[in-house]
Amino acid sequence: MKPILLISGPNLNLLGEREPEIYGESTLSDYVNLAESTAAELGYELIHRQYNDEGSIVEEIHAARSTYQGIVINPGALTHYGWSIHDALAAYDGPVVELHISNPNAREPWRHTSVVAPVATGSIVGFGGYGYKLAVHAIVDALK
Ligand code: CA2
Repeated sequence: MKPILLISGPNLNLLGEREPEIYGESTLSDYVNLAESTAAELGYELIHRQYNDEGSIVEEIHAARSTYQGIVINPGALTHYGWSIHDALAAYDGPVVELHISNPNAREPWRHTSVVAPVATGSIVGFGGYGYKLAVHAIVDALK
């Protein structure tokens, strides 16, 4: 059975070091561990990749077409203007869950647009680290 892919975008590797009032004190590793253990409980393997550049995320999504059965993606700030990620996800044939730790719709106006949402199966926003658990449940349900 092919694994689920979790993609983290730019600056998410800094979680836990800065802006704890917005993103909490947990690190990206904490969130990835939660996603991995949730997937394992449901009988799935989850692989995580983090990139700080848009091109690498596009390459990963291209490769995912033959390698992974679903994608959970937190594209970071690229959510709001990364049209090449939009196009790559549009060409991916499995379910896609857009995930955000914060609720971008309750923040600055430039964060209210997501170019990923129109090509996602659905979006999970604003639930902090718990969103990683919710996102894995959502993708597994979409795979059934
Ligand atoms: O809420 C989310 O998950 C976001 O995707 C996080 C992005 C932000 O640009 C999106 O609008 C919403 C930011 C990623 C983490 O950025 C940090 C910057 C400094 C210190 C710690 C994290």
